[in-house]
Amino acid sequence: PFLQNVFSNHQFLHSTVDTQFIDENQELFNLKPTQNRAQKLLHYLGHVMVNGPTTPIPVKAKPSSTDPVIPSVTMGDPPVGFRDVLLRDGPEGFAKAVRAHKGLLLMDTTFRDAHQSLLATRVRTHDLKKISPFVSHNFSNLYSLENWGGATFDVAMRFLSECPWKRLQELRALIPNVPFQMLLRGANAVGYTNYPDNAVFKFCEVAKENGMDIFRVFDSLNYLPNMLLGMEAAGAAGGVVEAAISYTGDVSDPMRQKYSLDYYVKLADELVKAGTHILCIKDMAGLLKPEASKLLIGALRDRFPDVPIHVHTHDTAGAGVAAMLACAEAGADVVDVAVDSMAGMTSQPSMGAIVACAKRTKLDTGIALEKVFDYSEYWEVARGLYAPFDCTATMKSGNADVYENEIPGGQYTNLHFQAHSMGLGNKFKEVKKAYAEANKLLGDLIKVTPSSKIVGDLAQFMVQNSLTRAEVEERADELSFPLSVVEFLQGYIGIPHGGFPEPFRSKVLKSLNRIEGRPGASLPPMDFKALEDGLRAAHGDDITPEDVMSAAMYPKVFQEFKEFTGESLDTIKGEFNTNLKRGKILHIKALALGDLNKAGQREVFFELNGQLRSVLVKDTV
Ligand code: 3PY
Ligand code: ZN
Repeated sequence: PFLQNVFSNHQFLHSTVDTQFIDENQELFNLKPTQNRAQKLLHYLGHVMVNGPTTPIPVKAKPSSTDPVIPSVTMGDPPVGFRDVLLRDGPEGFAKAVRAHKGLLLMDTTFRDAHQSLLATRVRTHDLKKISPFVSHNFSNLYSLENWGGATFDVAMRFLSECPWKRLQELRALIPNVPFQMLLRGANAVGYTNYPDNAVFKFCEVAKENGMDIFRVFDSLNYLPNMLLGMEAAGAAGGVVEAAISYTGDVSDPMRQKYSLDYYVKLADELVKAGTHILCIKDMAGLLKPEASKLLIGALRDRFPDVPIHVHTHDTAGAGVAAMLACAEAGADVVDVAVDSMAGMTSQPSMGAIVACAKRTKLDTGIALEKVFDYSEYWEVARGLYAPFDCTATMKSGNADVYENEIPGGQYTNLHFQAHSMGLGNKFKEVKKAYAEANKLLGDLIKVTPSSKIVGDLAQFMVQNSLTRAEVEERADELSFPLSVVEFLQGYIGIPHGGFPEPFRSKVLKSLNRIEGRPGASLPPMDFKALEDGLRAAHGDDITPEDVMSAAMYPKVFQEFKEFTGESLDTIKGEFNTNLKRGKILHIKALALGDLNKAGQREVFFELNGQLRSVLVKDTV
């Protein structure tokens, strides 16, 4: 039915279409609901039982069979936390309280960036919910818990068949006292491309209504107009605005002048002038060395004595704890950590290490170390359930070469997986070198989603075609570059600091159009009513405002998600409860796997609402 819609589409038949064709033509998804969802679901489950989960690369690691023990929680309400301050005093009052706080505050990234960086973002709501009461009762003095945004939105629907909004609602109910924080990719919201302005505004509004508190807003090129748009959207929704400057280069190296101390301070001036409640330095690759931390955070602290400063980093080189302590010494109010067993390598530095190092100093976090140990044990065992997705399946350590290639944490892990899947597992060094060269070709960019993906695509293109930087520059007018690179040069995600690389850009683009200024400014507003009507026609009347936003961000992924289960899948030891449509709950129990037949298939037996059912699945292992 989808292809029928495409082939009868006027624009498709009568003009050239590009990759945005699908996103811009919501009516393509006006499909009749499929009837055999239960059967599809059994097929999916059977496939996972026979062949294992769909992993970024086929690794041998199996999910651990040991379940984590949930540490006990005292009865009664959790202690008062910073969210209570926020609800009582609003974002400005919250910012004042953060600034006035004695000691170092922490944001815990375990629920978002840590598993995005280590476990391909695969942690399910089920495992987050189990430990949530413990977090609420024992870490009530966190600045925030980062649990949403970034890649989690997309991955929840695309790979976990989960509704990201439901995750937010459920965690909110379990953790009422700790502020929730999300990563908003500025004008790209939770996607990879610029959305119309009204989509970004509406997204923030719905996120706030569902319990989101703090919006960390960044732009992958530090392009100020895009950042301001994201900040306005978060602010208009009533959220705490945390404008984040993405950090690259090395302010302690006099030879690295493109991203100098002066560059960061001037950008911070603009963000403070625009009224950010919190100022963040987002060191997505883990490049901030202790000496650079002193210089940068020290300069920002002197210039903005009243603005809370929050620092994010990754531990790829292994210097994360040292850098975060140096930031705190230099005046940062908050630093990011992940619980010990989900920390280190491409994730954040260890919570336990920082809590222990700060103990009995003026930076004391007030967090009980024994509680960190309990929390860490839960995650150590829970992490085992995701073994097929764990980056340690192939990656054994971080690497200080990140100071040269500047690859963001999450992407570092992805590229490592990708190199292995392309048979370049023993040539990762070359892939990383190509990444550094691709970055230079593009003019030395800030690299974070989605600009980091553009650099990665160009690097992969260079490796696959055995091209050096000089050759790419030389032959730029005849090579067939990845679309992401061409669109970047056209200005689809904004304008990089220092402008586009010339003559490379002109050679690649030739007569292709160039977008002037902020890309979102020239996009027509999204018609939410038409989108909602289309979704109702396709999926029935129980479409929520949250569903509309999911479809606005990821039309195709949402369509498939909705077709597949429509609701989240709770998995408990081979038994599944799923809510296919409101009020229609299926109870599925996995019973047995049959022998391999001559056609290379296995019969998988289930009990579905008390009745025996089976599906035939091809065994590809
Ligand atoms: C994301 O955009 O998902 C990131 O984590 C960037 O650091
Ligand atoms: Zn990060």
